[in-house]
Amino acid sequence: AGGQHFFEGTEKLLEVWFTSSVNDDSCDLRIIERKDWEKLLKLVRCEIISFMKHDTMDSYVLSESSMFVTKNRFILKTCGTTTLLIAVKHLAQLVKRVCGYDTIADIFYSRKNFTRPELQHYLHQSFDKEVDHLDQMFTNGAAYVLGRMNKDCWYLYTLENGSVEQPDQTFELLMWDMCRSKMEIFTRAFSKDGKDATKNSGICDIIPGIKIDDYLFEPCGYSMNGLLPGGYYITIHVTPEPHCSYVSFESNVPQASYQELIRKVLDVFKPGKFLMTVFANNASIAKDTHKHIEHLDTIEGYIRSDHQFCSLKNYYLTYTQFSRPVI
Ligand code: PUT
Repeated sequence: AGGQHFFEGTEKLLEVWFTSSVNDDSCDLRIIERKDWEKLLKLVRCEIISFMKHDTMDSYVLSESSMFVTKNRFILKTCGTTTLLIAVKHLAQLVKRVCGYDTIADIFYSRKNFTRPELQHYLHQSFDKEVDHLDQMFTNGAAYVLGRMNKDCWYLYTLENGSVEQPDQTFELLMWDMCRSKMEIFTRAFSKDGKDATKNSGICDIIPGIKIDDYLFEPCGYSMNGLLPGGYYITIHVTPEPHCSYVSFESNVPQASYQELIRKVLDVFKPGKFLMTVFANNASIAKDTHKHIEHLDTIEGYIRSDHQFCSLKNYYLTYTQFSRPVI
């Protein structure tokens, strides 16, 4: 909208799995020191706000979203005009030098279409440019677009020969056209800090028992990471400004059916529109999710506008989009 400050809440999301060609079990990404992460994040144009650890996963809340690190998996999610893909080469070099991992087992780069792509760094102004950049590093990349290319869509770059064998699943709900009264909770005028916003919004009840690190920005905006034992996380980011409202929810908590989780997240945020992606590999208890979602034409007052299913080499991937009906 004319004259109003615009913030691109839509994140760029990178997940990289590392392995060692000589099966060196001592490799561990968590030995990377904070100063090295800070250098990497400087390339991305964001900073660490806080750190928390659990049994097998380290979590960082960033000035623009979040980072998670386990023994062999790295996740970086960044919003605004950050330059995430610039850091991929540096990441691979850092991981090789410090941890000894010499192979990328799989990589996932994804994002929804930006609202204002022209405000992004050149590299991120179109998915084609992002793919060109990644193709310079990977000879075996596969690029997809799901949804409507002239409306809302979601892009994915992954490897055609990815080799992650351990049970794995990732669920993402990306929401926009948000309910104003729900968004007010994520302002300093309404909530005094991150903890207060987590409680006032009901985020604390989405997955009970989770260890939470939350942050409420000045004058508005919210980020939280949550950790559960066993390397499970949730992460939520809220851009509450009415003219560019956007919320993302992501988790790798395994669920045989995601319907209850979807219901809880929608109840907390009440978006006008949302898209959902679910990745699950063969070893995951979520591997049949696509069969359940296939029949979900409506969810609690929302109507499905798009639904697609992909069978990737190692993962089943479901993409689906819902909106409130226009009355
Ligand atoms: N964000 C991509 C997730 C892939 C499976 N863990």
